Amino acid sequence: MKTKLPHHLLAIALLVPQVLSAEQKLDLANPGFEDGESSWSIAKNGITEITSNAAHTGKLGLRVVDKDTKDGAHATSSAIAAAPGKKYRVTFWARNIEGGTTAVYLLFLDAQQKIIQIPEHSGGIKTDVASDASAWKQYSLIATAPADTAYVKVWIHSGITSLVTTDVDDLELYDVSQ
Ligand SMILES: [Ca+2]
Repeated sequence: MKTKLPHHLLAIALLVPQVLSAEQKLDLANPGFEDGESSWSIAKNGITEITSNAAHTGKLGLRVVDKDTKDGAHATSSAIAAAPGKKYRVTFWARNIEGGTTAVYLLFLDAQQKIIQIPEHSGGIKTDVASDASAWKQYSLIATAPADTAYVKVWIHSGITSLVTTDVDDLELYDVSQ
C-alpha cells in the first residue's frame, strides 16, 4: 500500500535542497591575512601593509595608509574559477580611520586572466568603506559575472586621488547563483 507523505513533510523535503545550495563558499586563499601577503598581489608603493594593528580577527589584517594623491592601494586576491551568469558575493569587515575612500571590488577575468570591462560599471563593481564608519562593520557586494568570465578576483583599492587610512580583514567569497 502506498502511503501519502503529509503535506508539511513534503514542503520540508522540497525546501531543504534549495536552502543547502543557496550559497556556496568559495576557496578564497588567505582571506584574513593570517599568512601575511601570501596569495595576495600587493603593490609595492608603501600604501598597503599587513599589520597586527589592522586585525579584525586573528593576528593580522590589511591596512591602507594612502597619503598619496597620485597613487592608491592595490591588493588583489588570487584567481578563483568562475562562470558567466553566475552571481558572486564578497563580504568583508572594514573600519575607516581617516579620510576616504577605500573600496572592495569584484573583478571578472577571461580565460587569459584579462579583466573584462563592463560598460555599465565603468567605475568598477565595488562597495566603498563608509568614511564615517570608524567601528568595524561587515560589508557585502553581489555581482553577476559577465560573458567570457573564467575567473573572479577580489581587489582592495583606494582611489588614486584619495587620502585615506582604512583597515580591511576577514573577506569571504560565495557563489550565490542558486
Ligand atoms: Ca585577520
